[in-house]
Amino acid sequence: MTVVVSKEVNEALASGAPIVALETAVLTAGLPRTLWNDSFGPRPMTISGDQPINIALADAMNSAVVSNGAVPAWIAVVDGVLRIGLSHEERAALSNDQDAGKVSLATFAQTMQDGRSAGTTVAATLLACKLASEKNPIRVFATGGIGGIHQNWAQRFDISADLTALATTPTCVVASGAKSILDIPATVEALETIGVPVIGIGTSQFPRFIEKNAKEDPTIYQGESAEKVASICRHHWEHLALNSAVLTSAPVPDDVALEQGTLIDALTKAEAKWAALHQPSATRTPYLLDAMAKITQGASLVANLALLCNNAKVAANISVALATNV
Ligand code: PSU
Ligand code: MN
Repeated sequence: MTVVVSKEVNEALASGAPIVALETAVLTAGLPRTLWNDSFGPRPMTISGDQPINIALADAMNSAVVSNGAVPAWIAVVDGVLRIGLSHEERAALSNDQDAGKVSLATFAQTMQDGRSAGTTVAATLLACKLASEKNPIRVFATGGIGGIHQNWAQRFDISADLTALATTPTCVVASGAKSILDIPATVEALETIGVPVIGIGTSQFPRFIEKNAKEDPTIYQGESAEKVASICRHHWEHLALNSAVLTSAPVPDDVALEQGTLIDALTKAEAKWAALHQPSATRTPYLLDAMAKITQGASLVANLALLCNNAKVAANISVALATNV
């Protein structure tokens, strides 16, 4: 078998219970694999201090989904098998696996063929949502930020396969906008081009990931509640028979949001350092995230963890609304 759905997720699919898919590239490539240390400032209450940060975050997101009434479906490739639904022990093993990188659409087949393990990007996780059940795909998915159009794309073409998957998968993705290292206005334009509705929850601006919004940031439709987002999803998929994703955008919680513009200088310096290393492009995001955490003395990490947990909660609320109001 190359696709294995856990018993818990299978039962939820069969009974129509609310399910939230969760990606694992954030565990293998997006967060430190170390214990919390003092240079990151005070430890958030939701993150336990006796496990590596990536494993503790996964537990916190898992609890946010469960306590808001949905079944978590962690997605990963483990020893060449696409797994839908991972236990705490399985998440921890993946998070500790130094050889596990991230897998997207273009690298999925080769990762399976080689029997390797990898965390799934938004694109690969969306594929898993579709593969979970032909008739009844997983309809809601929580992540931090989607991939999109990279800065300087006119000089160096780099567009995430996340956009390809969003264009072709009828799942509601809950994110705090796109990764902060992207060209945000270009990414929002591209979402319009591929026909993906972008709905704000508690905001009418496309979130800036871990930063507060600026006046000039793109305006989006404000959805207000999980029920309203669920209703938009139903119009999109059922009444209009569209097959693309709905992107729900929840801003980073206010108390930990970084001031707008904090990251620009840090990013420019980190980008230059990364470019001088001549490493494969898959190493770019983890390198830049690590550099940002160091430069902001942990504030970027605290904000990243907070938005991930908040998105898991928002996604659970939407999946419950989708499952109840039929
Ligand atoms: N946002 C982050 N860090 C990440 C990612 C998003 O702050 O590591 C991951 C997500 O899994 C996203 C992926 O789907 O990066 C996109 O990668 P690429 O640009 O290589 O397609
Ligand atoms: Mn890329």
